[in-house]
Amino acid sequence: MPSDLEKAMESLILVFHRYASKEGNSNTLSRRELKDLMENELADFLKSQKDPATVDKIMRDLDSNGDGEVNFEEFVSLVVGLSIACERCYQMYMKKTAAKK
Ligand SMILES: [Ca+2]
Ligand SMILES: [Ca+2]
Repeated sequence: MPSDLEKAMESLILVFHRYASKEGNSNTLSRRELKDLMENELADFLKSQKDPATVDKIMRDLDSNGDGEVNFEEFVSLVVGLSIACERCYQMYMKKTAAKK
């Protein structure tokens, strides 16, 4: 039985490749593939971003080697960044619930 963390890593890889293989290079996300992935897999996150240029901005921020595509390494930095933000919210949430008791 894989652990929760192993399952999370596997999902990360599977999701990346599901979207990356839609067009062009199957190992990288084009702008359209990244947009699809974010709309389907990160819908709640996108909803909280009012700025419609978000995908373009994220694409530019992620594309550290400047080839106009997002590879797995670059994609993982997005997930790590979001996870850090989520963990902060989780801590605040825990503090609030603890304060209520
Ligand atoms: Ca691709
Ligand atoms: Ca790149």
